[in-house]
Amino acid sequence: MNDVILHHYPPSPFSEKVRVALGIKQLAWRSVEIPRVPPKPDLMPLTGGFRRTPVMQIGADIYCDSQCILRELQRRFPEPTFFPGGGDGMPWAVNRWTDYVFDAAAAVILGAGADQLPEAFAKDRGRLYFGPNYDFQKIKAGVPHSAAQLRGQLGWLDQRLATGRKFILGDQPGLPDAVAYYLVWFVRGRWPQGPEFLAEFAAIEAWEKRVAAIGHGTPSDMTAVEALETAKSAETGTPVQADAHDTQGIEPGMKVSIVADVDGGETPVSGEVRLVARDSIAILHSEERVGTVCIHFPRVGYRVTLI
Ligand SMILES: N[C@@H](CCC(=O)N[C@@H](CS)C(=O)NCC(=O)O)C(=O)O
Repeated sequence: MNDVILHHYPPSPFSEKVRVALGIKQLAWRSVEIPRVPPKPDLMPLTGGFRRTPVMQIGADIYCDSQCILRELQRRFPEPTFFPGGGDGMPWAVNRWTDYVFDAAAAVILGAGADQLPEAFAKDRGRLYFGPNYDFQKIKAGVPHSAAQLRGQLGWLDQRLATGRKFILGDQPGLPDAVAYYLVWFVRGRWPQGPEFLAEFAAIEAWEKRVAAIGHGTPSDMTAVEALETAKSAETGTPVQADAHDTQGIEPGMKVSIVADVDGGETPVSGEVRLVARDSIAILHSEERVGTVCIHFPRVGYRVTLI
């Protein structure tokens, strides 16, 4: 069973990035809805403790982080390409940039809504996005500043689109569209002032409609238990792979732990290295409910530690 399974929830912005990417690839995929805040008891056996959203599963291979998910989608399903016109390379940098802009968008949206956030959500996202000393009243007071950061950077996107291109790279949608669209989707949908704020950007608004029209491919629901069973009955398709140039000297068979390189209070995931490369690392991890799964992470943005 090599279905693409996406573990996500509808209001998740990073999931929207991936859903649009699945739309660009015109894929049929299975949709597992996961909780918006921990605990996530039916996801943790697959991810070894990684708690962010979204996560992609293909059989016994688990892909954590949208960067890793998008790379794997392009590898497995090269056409329609994420890089129309041969533009590989730079779109990954655009992805890092828009994920950075997300921090400003989150500060605006969570700051503006600070007094209405459900307690468990506020506690969880406060620690995850703003560090151990988060203070929602300060984030709220900082909304005008955060909105200035957001506005300036969305202005760059608007300038690019105002050159007359239908999509960021040209006439066909590509990776930059998915990784920029989710920001605008988040700002419009979750900040009461979002529509007014975005009205300044005519080229973004016209492009937004074109990206929304791409859709999400063809999802069909799957239960979390079915997804766990799928992993258990499959074996990883990931080959053992070394990288002679690895700067940390990491080799297949070594035990490592991996965690996002930000102060989000997240649990590192540990296991035995299966594949090591410049852009990704994959480890084997065993749990009773899923057997052995191969969990993939990006290298950029993640800290790998030998244990
Ligand atoms: N770098 C990650 C960031 C993902 C992220 O922060 N996702 C948010 C939801 S959109 C999240 O995990 N929130 C906490 C949760 O869902 O438990 C990626 O690109 O996938």
